[in-house]
Amino acid sequence: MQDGFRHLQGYLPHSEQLALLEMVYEIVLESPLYRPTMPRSGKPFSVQMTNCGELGWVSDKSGGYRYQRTHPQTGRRWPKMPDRLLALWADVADWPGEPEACLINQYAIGTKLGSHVDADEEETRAPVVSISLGDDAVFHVGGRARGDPKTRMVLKSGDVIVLAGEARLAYHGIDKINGGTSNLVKEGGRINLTLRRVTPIET
Ligand code: MD3
Ligand code: FE
Repeated sequence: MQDGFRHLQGYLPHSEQLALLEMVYEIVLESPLYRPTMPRSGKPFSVQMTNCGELGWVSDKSGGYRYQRTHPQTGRRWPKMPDRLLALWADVADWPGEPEACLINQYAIGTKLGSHVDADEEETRAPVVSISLGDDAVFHVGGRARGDPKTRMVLKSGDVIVLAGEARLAYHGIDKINGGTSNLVKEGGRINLTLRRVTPIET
């Protein structure tokens, strides 16, 4: 396992998980979930996404993976980063700058996210903070090379992961959503929030 990987199991109390879910529903009203497509092939993701914060991560066939200030379908700016996400980042990230992007991933049962490295941020030294809500996910994390050995673990509703140091550039992905394991999300499935610093802080 890579240095810099922290799994804070059961970090968020149920009341905070509910508040975060309500927050997500409000963001989605302003900034609807949509299905990104892969660079070049145009193959759709099975996961649906949206963002809040100054910058949002998007992908499509012609433009590829990138951060931008507007929703690709509505053309509007992303909703502002809620204070409770700024507070969570301040509590766990140990980084001298605020998160600029919160990517919201919605996993229906049967969806997955293939193994990848998060490298679209200019400031890859900053940590990524991940929040899991809803059904359990089978998650894998490996090393800096695609073929490195992988560790599998279950991410449960209320877990927070902090990826810093070496782990920040490790391959990882979501293999499976275990349906019926949480009552938080009424329709079932899982929602993951990832908080990221995209640009270096001004010095
Ligand atoms: C390990 N999301 O959005 S979050 C992603 O559950 C993404 O939705 C997954 O991978 C999800 O890019 C995993 C946990 C996570 C995030 C970033 C990482 C794990 C990571 C970066 C390096 C290593
Ligand atoms: Fe990732």
